[in-house]
Amino acid sequence: MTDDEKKTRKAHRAIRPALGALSGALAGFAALAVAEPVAAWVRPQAAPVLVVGGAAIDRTPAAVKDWAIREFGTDDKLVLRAGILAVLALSALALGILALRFRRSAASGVLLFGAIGGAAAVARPDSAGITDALPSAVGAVAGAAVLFLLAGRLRAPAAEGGSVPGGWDRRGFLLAATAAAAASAGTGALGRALQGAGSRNAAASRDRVVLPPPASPAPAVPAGARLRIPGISPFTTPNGDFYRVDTALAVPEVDATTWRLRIHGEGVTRPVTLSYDDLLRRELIERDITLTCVSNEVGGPYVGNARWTGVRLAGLLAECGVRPPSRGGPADQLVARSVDGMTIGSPVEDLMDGRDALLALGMNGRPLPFDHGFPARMVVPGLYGYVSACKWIEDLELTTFDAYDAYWVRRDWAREAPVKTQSRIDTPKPFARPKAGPVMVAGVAWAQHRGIDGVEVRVDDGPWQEARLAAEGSRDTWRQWSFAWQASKGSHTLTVRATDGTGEVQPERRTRTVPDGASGWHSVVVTVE
Ligand SMILES: Nc1nc2c(c(=O)[nH]1)N[C@H]1C(S)=C(S)[C@@H](COP(=O)(O)O)O[C@H]1N2
Ligand SMILES: [Mo]
Repeated sequence: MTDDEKKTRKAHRAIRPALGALSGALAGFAALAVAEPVAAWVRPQAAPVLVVGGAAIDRTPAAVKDWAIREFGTDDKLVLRAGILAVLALSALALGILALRFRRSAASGVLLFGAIGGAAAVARPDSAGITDALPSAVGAVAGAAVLFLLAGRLRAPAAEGGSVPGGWDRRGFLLAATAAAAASAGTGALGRALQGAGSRNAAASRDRVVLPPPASPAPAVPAGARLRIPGISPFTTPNGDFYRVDTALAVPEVDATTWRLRIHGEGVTRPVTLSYDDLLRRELIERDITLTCVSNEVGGPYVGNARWTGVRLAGLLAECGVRPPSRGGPADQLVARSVDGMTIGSPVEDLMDGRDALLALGMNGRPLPFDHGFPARMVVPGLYGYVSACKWIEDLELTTFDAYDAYWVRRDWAREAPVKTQSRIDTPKPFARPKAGPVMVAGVAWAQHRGIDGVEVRVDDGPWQEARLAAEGSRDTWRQWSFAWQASKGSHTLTVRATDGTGEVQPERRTRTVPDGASGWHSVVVTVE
């Protein structure tokens, strides 16, 4: 062996692990890319990263979910997706290096990942069955093939007549790697394009919607309900600013023209299946209703107030023959099911007790945004979202609380969860440094369906002082308040508490969000300069 050949061999030995890792990365890329068109054909929601992410979300303990929401807010899903991709990437690199010595085992390793993805897909609550395993399975086969092939190039002896010192087929590897990368990129792009067609149909169906004027418009919001104070939450939360909490890694994009809602179950003497147009043809009502998440910490952001347009649920249920338990009906729970397999159970009694429980189609004058449940969702004044506000709804089943536990109930949250009285200081912000003198303290308070009758503010350990209440929208909306504070220099703690429409004062005792919502007073510390 000449010195030159020795050098080349040494160099090759040094870069071999890198080439192995590269092969693994290309195999992983090929697997995910090939899964895309298969998912477009089978079901976009069955794509490997989505099903594995969904499985992770379903298995996350309530405490960890709470932590993730606290740390990452609505970005928690981005973080999860990035985490899954990172794990897959590291595994792919490791399998690639392994393939240098154990080509078959490494390729089998890729197949194992496919099996895990396929199993996760079939186990999803919205799974369409065994076909959901196809994107992961076919992708894994492609990935395994790419890895087997590339690893082969890495140790293949020089081609006949080729002048490749060091015993590997450099040109062959380069060609194969480039071809694999190009084919994967093309296949992935094709898959994405095919999936885009579904999204476009859904978007077009939403664009075509014209919400008819409601038979019962929302009562006018009194002028005095909207305080003009910088930093206060506006009385009506614009759709783009409305909080979003759900388990959907990819927002379901439902085509309203093919969508149906089924109502059935115990005590339903006349089951029905309704189309979107059927709902639009019904008598619509419009109401301002504040929606709150049970995961909202004291002072947290997961609350918003919107003008909802929809069909009154009580009427719809009554037409199907449903009677509330107090009038002898056999079902005490209504389980709403969404297209993504979420289940949300609400007390039938509450839905039919005269409150404006809605099957909502519109939000602030627009068809529901996809993020907020298009084509239809529920909104029930006085109940936390997880026991009332099912988005992307497709099925309503009458049953009993004894017979069925909905999604969150199986994860340690309470069966029934009326909204707790809460108040929040929107301004000043924590750690603000206002100037001494008059400082406007303001915020919102909510106790849906009971209403807010009083708000008090306390400075440090001083006496509770009445805040000025804005006019009330309704018992189902939050209420703005303000307090003109004569601020003196130094560090101060501002605390707020509300009194609901039953005369009950918001309790001081802090509780966690699990199992039925946080309680306690909101405080903000500021330094007056
Ligand atoms: N399909 C579906 N509906 C859902 C959820 C979900 O995860 N999936 N989350 C519920 C919860 S916990 C809340 S608080 C509200 C939030 O509604 P928003 O995202 O429109 O604010 O939706 C409810 N409806
Ligand atoms: Mo929630």
